[in-house]
Amino acid sequence: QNVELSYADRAKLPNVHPLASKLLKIMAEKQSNLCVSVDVTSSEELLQLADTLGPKMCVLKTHVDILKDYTVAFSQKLQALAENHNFLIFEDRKFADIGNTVKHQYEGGLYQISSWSHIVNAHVVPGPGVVKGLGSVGKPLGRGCLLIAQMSSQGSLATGEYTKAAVKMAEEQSDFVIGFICGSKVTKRPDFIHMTPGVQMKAGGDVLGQQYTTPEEVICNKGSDVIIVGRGILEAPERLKAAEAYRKSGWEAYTKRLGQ
Ligand code: 5FU
Repeated sequence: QNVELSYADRAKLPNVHPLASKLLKIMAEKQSNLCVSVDVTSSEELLQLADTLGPKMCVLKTHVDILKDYTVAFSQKLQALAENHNFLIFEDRKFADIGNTVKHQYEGGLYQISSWSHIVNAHVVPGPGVVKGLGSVGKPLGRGCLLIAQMSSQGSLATGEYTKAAVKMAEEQSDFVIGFICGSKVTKRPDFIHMTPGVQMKAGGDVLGQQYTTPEEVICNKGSDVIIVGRGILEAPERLKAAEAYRKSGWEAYTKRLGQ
Protein backbone atom coordinates (compact mmCIF):
# COMPACT_ATOMS: atom_id res chain seq x y z
CA GLN A 1 0.00 0.00 0.00
CA ASN A 2 1.13 3.50 -0.85
CA VAL A 3 1.77 5.87 2.00
CA GLU A 4 -0.05 9.12 1.28
CA LEU A 5 2.25 12.08 1.93
CA SER A 6 0.85 15.32 3.32
CA TYR A 7 1.23 18.60 1.41
CA ALA A 8 3.73 19.68 4.09
CA ASP A 9 5.81 16.50 3.62
CA ARG A 10 5.78 16.90 -0.17
CA ALA A 11 7.02 20.48 0.20
CA LYS A 12 10.19 19.03 1.76
CA LEU A 13 10.93 16.36 -0.85
CA PRO A 14 14.54 16.58 -2.09
CA ASN A 15 13.65 16.87 -5.79
CA VAL A 16 10.65 19.15 -5.51
CA HIS A 17 10.71 22.33 -7.63
CA PRO A 18 11.08 25.42 -5.40
CA LEU A 19 7.80 26.90 -6.67
CA ALA A 20 5.91 23.62 -6.12
CA SER A 21 7.43 23.53 -2.64
CA LYS A 22 6.25 27.07 -1.99
CA LEU A 23 2.72 26.21 -3.15
CA LEU A 24 2.56 23.06 -1.02
CA LYS A 25 3.71 25.09 2.01
CA ILE A 26 1.05 27.73 1.37
CA MET A 27 -1.59 25.00 1.12
CA ALA A 28 -0.53 23.49 4.44
CA GLU A 29 -0.31 26.87 6.19
CA LYS A 30 -3.63 28.22 4.96
CA GLN A 31 -5.36 24.83 5.06
CA SER A 32 -6.49 25.51 1.52
CA ASN A 33 -6.36 23.52 -1.68
CA LEU A 34 -8.66 26.03 -3.35
CA CYS A 35 -7.69 27.87 -6.51
CA VAL A 36 -10.23 30.57 -7.34
CA SER A 37 -10.69 31.23 -11.05
CA VAL A 38 -11.51 34.94 -11.06
CA ASP A 39 -13.08 35.08 -14.50
CA VAL A 40 -14.30 38.67 -14.41
CA THR A 41 -13.80 41.37 -17.04
CA SER A 42 -13.06 44.39 -14.81
CA SER A 43 -9.62 44.71 -13.24
CA GLU A 44 -11.12 46.60 -10.28
CA GLU A 45 -13.49 43.74 -9.56
CA LEU A 46 -10.66 41.23 -9.92
CA LEU A 47 -8.55 43.12 -7.38
CA GLN A 48 -11.48 43.33 -4.96
CA LEU A 49 -12.02 39.59 -5.25
CA ALA A 50 -8.30 38.94 -4.73
CA ASP A 51 -8.43 41.01 -1.56
CA THR A 52 -11.62 39.59 -0.03
CA LEU A 53 -11.13 35.95 -1.09
CA GLY A 54 -7.32 36.02 -0.72
CA PRO A 55 -7.29 34.44 2.76
CA LYS A 56 -9.27 31.43 1.47
CA MET A 57 -7.15 30.46 -1.53
CA CYS A 58 -3.73 29.02 -2.29
CA VAL A 59 -3.80 30.12 -5.94
CA LEU A 60 -5.63 32.83 -7.87
CA LYS A 61 -6.20 31.95 -11.52
CA THR A 62 -6.59 34.64 -14.18
CA HIS A 63 -7.53 34.92 -17.84
CA VAL A 64 -5.84 38.27 -18.36
CA ASP A 65 -7.08 38.55 -21.95
CA ILE A 66 -10.73 38.79 -20.86
CA LEU A 67 -10.04 42.01 -18.91
CA LYS A 68 -11.36 45.09 -20.69
CA ASP A 69 -9.03 47.46 -18.82
CA TYR A 70 -5.68 45.76 -18.15
CA THR A 71 -2.84 48.06 -17.08
CA VAL A 72 0.65 47.49 -15.71
CA ALA A 73 -0.55 49.12 -12.46
CA PHE A 74 -3.21 46.40 -12.18
CA SER A 75 -0.58 43.66 -12.41
CA GLN A 76 1.48 45.39 -9.73
CA LYS A 77 -1.51 45.65 -7.39
CA LEU A 78 -2.33 41.99 -7.97
CA GLN A 79 1.25 41.01 -7.09
CA ALA A 80 1.05 43.04 -3.87
CA LEU A 81 -2.20 41.27 -2.92
CA ALA A 82 -0.57 37.90 -3.62
CA GLU A 83 2.25 38.85 -1.23
CA ASN A 84 -0.12 40.13 1.48
CA HIS A 85 -2.49 37.19 1.38
CA ASN A 86 0.13 34.55 0.58
CA PHE A 87 -1.27 33.05 -2.63
CA LEU A 88 0.29 32.35 -6.03
CA ILE A 89 -0.92 33.80 -9.32
CA PHE A 90 -1.68 31.41 -12.19
CA GLU A 91 -2.38 32.88 -15.63
CA ASP A 92 -4.40 30.24 -17.50
CA ARG A 93 -2.98 31.23 -20.89
CA LYS A 94 -2.75 27.69 -22.29
CA PHE A 95 0.22 28.34 -24.57
CA ALA A 96 0.14 26.06 -27.61
CA ASP A 97 2.63 27.15 -30.26
CA ILE A 98 6.24 26.54 -31.26
CA GLY A 99 8.87 27.40 -28.65
CA ASN A 100 10.01 30.63 -30.28
CA THR A 101 6.48 32.04 -30.48
CA VAL A 102 5.39 31.11 -26.94
CA LYS A 103 8.59 32.66 -25.62
CA HIS A 104 7.45 36.03 -27.00
CA GLN A 105 3.83 35.51 -25.95
CA TYR A 106 4.95 34.75 -22.38
CA GLU A 107 7.46 37.56 -21.98
CA GLY A 108 6.17 40.32 -24.23
CA GLY A 109 3.06 41.74 -25.83
CA LEU A 110 0.63 43.85 -23.84
CA TYR A 111 0.51 41.61 -20.78
CA GLN A 112 4.12 40.59 -20.08
CA ILE A 113 2.75 37.54 -18.28
CA SER A 114 6.14 36.28 -17.06
CA SER A 115 6.63 39.49 -15.05
CA TRP A 116 3.66 38.89 -12.73
CA SER A 117 2.35 35.32 -12.98
CA HIS A 118 4.05 32.65 -10.86
CA ILE A 119 2.45 29.80 -12.80
CA VAL A 120 1.40 29.38 -16.44
CA ASN A 121 0.17 26.38 -18.38
CA ALA A 122 0.68 24.86 -21.79
CA HIS A 123 -0.89 22.37 -24.13
CA VAL A 124 1.46 19.54 -25.07
CA VAL A 125 0.19 19.30 -28.65
CA PRO A 126 3.24 21.15 -30.12
CA GLY A 127 5.69 18.72 -28.46
CA PRO A 128 8.46 19.50 -25.94
CA GLY A 129 9.54 22.74 -27.68
CA VAL A 130 6.62 24.62 -26.15
CA VAL A 131 7.98 23.87 -22.68
CA LYS A 132 11.55 24.71 -23.73
CA GLY A 133 10.44 28.07 -25.12
CA LEU A 134 8.45 28.98 -22.00
CA GLY A 135 11.23 27.69 -19.76
CA SER A 136 13.81 29.91 -21.41
CA VAL A 137 11.84 32.89 -20.07
CA GLY A 138 10.35 31.42 -16.89
CA LYS A 139 13.22 29.44 -15.40
CA PRO A 140 15.51 32.43 -14.70
CA LEU A 141 12.53 34.09 -12.95
CA GLY A 142 11.75 31.06 -10.77
CA ARG A 143 8.41 30.49 -12.50
CA GLY A 144 6.66 27.17 -13.02
CA CYS A 145 4.45 25.56 -15.67
CA LEU A 146 1.53 23.13 -15.58
CA LEU A 147 0.97 20.83 -18.55
CA ILE A 148 -2.60 20.21 -19.67
CA ALA A 149 -2.89 16.44 -19.42
CA GLN A 150 -6.69 16.30 -19.42
CA MET A 151 -9.52 18.81 -19.78
CA SER A 152 -12.86 19.07 -18.02
CA SER A 153 -14.89 19.76 -21.15
CA GLN A 154 -17.11 17.24 -22.86
CA GLY A 155 -15.49 15.46 -25.80
CA SER A 156 -11.94 16.51 -24.85
CA LEU A 157 -9.29 14.84 -27.00
CA ALA A 158 -6.73 14.99 -24.16
CA THR A 159 -7.14 11.39 -23.04
CA GLY A 160 -5.29 8.07 -23.08
CA GLU A 161 -1.96 8.19 -24.91
CA TYR A 162 -2.08 12.00 -25.11
CA THR A 163 -2.31 12.21 -21.31
CA LYS A 164 0.60 9.77 -20.97
CA ALA A 165 2.69 11.85 -23.36
CA ALA A 166 1.99 14.91 -21.21
CA VAL A 167 3.28 13.09 -18.13
CA LYS A 168 6.44 12.01 -19.96
CA MET A 169 7.03 15.56 -21.15
CA ALA A 170 6.68 16.83 -17.59
CA GLU A 171 9.13 14.25 -16.26
CA GLU A 172 11.68 15.26 -18.89
CA GLN A 173 11.48 18.96 -18.01
CA SER A 174 10.76 18.91 -14.29
CA ASP A 175 13.08 21.87 -13.73
CA PHE A 176 10.22 24.00 -15.09
CA VAL A 177 7.10 21.81 -15.09
CA ILE A 178 5.56 21.64 -11.61
CA GLY A 179 2.45 19.62 -12.38
CA PHE A 180 -0.69 19.13 -14.40
CA ILE A 181 -4.14 20.33 -15.27
CA CYS A 182 -6.11 17.09 -15.09
CA GLY A 183 -9.32 15.45 -13.93
CA SER A 184 -7.58 12.83 -11.85
CA LYS A 185 -4.11 11.90 -10.65
CA VAL A 186 -1.91 11.15 -13.68
CA THR A 187 1.40 10.29 -11.98
CA LYS A 188 2.44 8.86 -8.65
CA ARG A 189 5.41 11.24 -8.38
CA PRO A 190 4.62 13.28 -5.25
CA ASP A 191 6.68 16.28 -6.40
CA PHE A 192 4.13 17.05 -9.15
CA ILE A 193 0.98 19.01 -8.31
CA HIS A 194 -2.37 18.03 -9.82
CA MET A 195 -4.86 20.84 -10.36
CA THR A 196 -8.43 20.18 -11.45
CA PRO A 197 -10.96 22.56 -13.04
CA GLY A 198 -14.64 21.82 -13.54
CA VAL A 199 -15.51 21.79 -9.84
CA GLN A 200 -18.80 22.68 -8.18
CA MET A 201 -20.61 21.50 -5.06
CA LYS A 202 -23.13 19.75 -7.29
CA ALA A 203 -22.05 17.62 -10.26
CA GLY A 204 -23.46 18.79 -13.60
CA GLY A 205 -22.33 21.13 -16.34
CA ASP A 206 -23.06 24.23 -18.40
CA VAL A 207 -24.56 24.65 -21.88
CA LEU A 208 -21.12 24.97 -23.53
CA GLY A 209 -19.68 21.60 -22.56
CA GLN A 210 -18.19 22.29 -19.14
CA GLN A 211 -18.56 19.28 -16.82
CA TYR A 212 -18.54 19.57 -13.02
CA THR A 213 -17.32 17.19 -10.33
CA THR A 214 -17.52 17.79 -6.57
CA PRO A 215 -14.53 18.76 -4.37
CA GLU A 216 -14.88 15.48 -2.45
CA GLU A 217 -14.77 13.40 -5.63
CA VAL A 218 -11.84 15.36 -7.12
CA ILE A 219 -9.58 15.34 -4.05
CA CYS A 220 -10.59 12.16 -2.26
CA ASN A 221 -11.45 9.75 -5.08
CA LYS A 222 -9.63 11.14 -8.13
CA GLY A 223 -6.49 11.94 -6.11
CA SER A 224 -5.99 15.51 -7.35
CA ASP A 225 -4.40 18.18 -5.13
CA VAL A 226 -6.03 21.49 -5.97
CA ILE A 227 -9.64 22.32 -6.90
CA ILE A 228 -10.14 25.16 -9.38
CA VAL A 229 -13.47 26.91 -8.87
CA GLY A 230 -14.89 29.77 -10.94
CA ARG A 231 -18.65 30.21 -11.24
CA GLY A 232 -19.32 28.05 -8.18
CA ILE A 233 -17.99 31.04 -6.23
CA LEU A 234 -18.48 33.97 -8.63
CA GLU A 235 -22.17 33.28 -9.20
CA ALA A 236 -22.95 32.54 -5.55
CA PRO A 237 -25.11 35.07 -3.67
CA GLU A 238 -22.27 35.56 -1.15
CA ARG A 239 -18.89 34.98 -2.72
CA LEU A 240 -16.86 34.98 0.49
CA LYS A 241 -19.18 32.44 2.09
CA ALA A 242 -19.01 30.29 -1.02
CA ALA A 243 -15.18 30.48 -1.12
CA GLU A 244 -15.05 29.37 2.51
CA ALA A 245 -17.44 26.50 1.74
CA TYR A 246 -15.20 25.31 -1.13
CA ARG A 247 -12.04 25.72 0.96
CA LYS A 248 -13.58 23.67 3.74
CA SER A 249 -14.94 21.01 1.42
CA GLY A 250 -11.60 20.64 -0.40
CA TRP A 251 -9.67 20.54 2.85
CA GLU A 252 -11.94 17.95 4.46
CA ALA A 253 -11.64 15.76 1.37
CA TYR A 254 -7.84 16.04 1.66
CA THR A 255 -7.75 15.10 5.36
CA LYS A 256 -10.09 12.21 4.60
CA ARG A 257 -7.69 11.03 1.87
CA LEU A 258 -4.81 11.21 4.34
CA GLY A 259 -6.90 9.05 6.65
CA GLN A 260 -6.93 11.59 9.46
F1 5FU B 1 -7.87 23.55 -18.68
C1 5FU B 1 -9.08 23.87 -18.27
C2 5FU B 1 -10.11 22.90 -18.32
O1 5FU B 1 -9.92 21.75 -18.70
N1 5FU B 1 -11.33 23.28 -17.85
C3 5FU B 1 -11.57 24.54 -17.38
O2 5FU B 1 -12.71 24.81 -16.98
C4 5FU B 1 -9.34 25.13 -17.78
N2 5FU B 1 -10.56 25.46 -17.33
C5 5FU B 1 -10.75 26.83 -16.80
O3 5FU B 1 -11.20 26.75 -15.46
C6 5FU B 1 -11.76 27.67 -17.54
O4 5FU B 1 -11.12 28.43 -18.56
C7 5FU B 1 -12.29 28.58 -16.44
O5 5FU B 1 -11.45 29.69 -16.27
C8 5FU B 1 -12.21 27.72 -15.20
C9 5FU B 1 -13.48 26.99 -14.83
O6 5FU B 1 -14.50 27.91 -14.55
P1 5FU B 1 -15.93 27.46 -13.96
O7 5FU B 1 -16.70 28.74 -13.91
O8 5FU B 1 -15.66 26.88 -12.60
O9 5FU B 1 -16.54 26.47 -14.91
